[in-house]
Amino acid sequence: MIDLRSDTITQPSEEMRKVMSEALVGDDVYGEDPSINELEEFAASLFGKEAALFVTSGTQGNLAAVLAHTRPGQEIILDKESHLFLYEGGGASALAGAQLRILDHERGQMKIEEIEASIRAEDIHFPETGLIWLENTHNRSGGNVLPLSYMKDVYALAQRNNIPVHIDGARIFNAAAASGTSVEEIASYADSVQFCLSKGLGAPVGSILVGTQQLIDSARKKRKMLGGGLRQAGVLAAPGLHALKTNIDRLKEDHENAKMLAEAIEEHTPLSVVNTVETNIIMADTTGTGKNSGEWLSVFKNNGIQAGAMSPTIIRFTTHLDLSKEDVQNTIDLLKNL
Ligand code: TLP
Repeated sequence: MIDLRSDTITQPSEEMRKVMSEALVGDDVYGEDPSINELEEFAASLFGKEAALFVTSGTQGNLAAVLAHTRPGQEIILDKESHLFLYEGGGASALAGAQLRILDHERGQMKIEEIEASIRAEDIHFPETGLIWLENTHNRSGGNVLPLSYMKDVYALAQRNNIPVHIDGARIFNAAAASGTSVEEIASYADSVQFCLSKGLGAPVGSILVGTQQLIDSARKKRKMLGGGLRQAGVLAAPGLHALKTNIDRLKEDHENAKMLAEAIEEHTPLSVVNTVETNIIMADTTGTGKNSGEWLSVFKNNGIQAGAMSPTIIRFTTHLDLSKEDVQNTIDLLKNL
């Protein structure tokens, strides 16, 4: 079975398992896990930020960021298809008491004027705007990269209004690889970034939140509150560090594979690819094919390919570390014979 449901499905390599079994560990709630400390220091320096925090998942990292940046009743400006809004169980509202001010977007970009118009003025009736939220790459638009110039404009607007900016950078290394820039440069237009070790980078567990020392100290406390204070978790941090040191440069292969697959989907199936494939995600529309997403997923599965439904009409295919060039060729052959 060729599994294209997500880049989260990768298996830790032999080398990663070896690194895990040999990891030095200690109690991280006491700040004594050498592997976690090394990972956090490495991540902070990679992103040009003061400090970093290892968290169990992207969802936990995003929620810890919301809790550290905002007070209950404050508003977060974000796009209406952001992962935080759609797929994180309403945690920002349920657990952080944040009100979400969702805006339209195009390829992950909310209009600067609309962000500006949504920032709350001082008025006894209004909630305060506590945070501006960006997602890079933008999952629902098909892994689109936010242009640096856009990020710069949003950050300038935020700074003029004294509002922090957070990037949900679950796939920020894909953004950096596709745009030929560094994560440090992207992160320079935000106060905090959450990125995932367990997506394109291929680690089995974990995400990292980076930001100022003050923000990370606060997020560490919030993570404890969320039940994320881990003990000898160096066994989980070590493969993350290994992933950061070995799996960044190869992400462009995932992007090339996604482009090849997108062409094959266009050519050999009635589905139409609706995103510009910039990174590792392909979105294909089933409209007018006589079958909906669920029915197409069954057809694909019966032919050895797994993909994911993003809506009743849109199917997502995601390339990743465990998909070799040979697998791509096999997938194309399977598509030809559907
Ligand atoms: N995304 C998953 C699913 O939840 C949809 C996927 O397969 O793409 N931010 C972004 C932009 C994400 O895409 C995800 C996961 C998260 C945050 C949450 O990360 P985890 O799954 O580690 O909590």
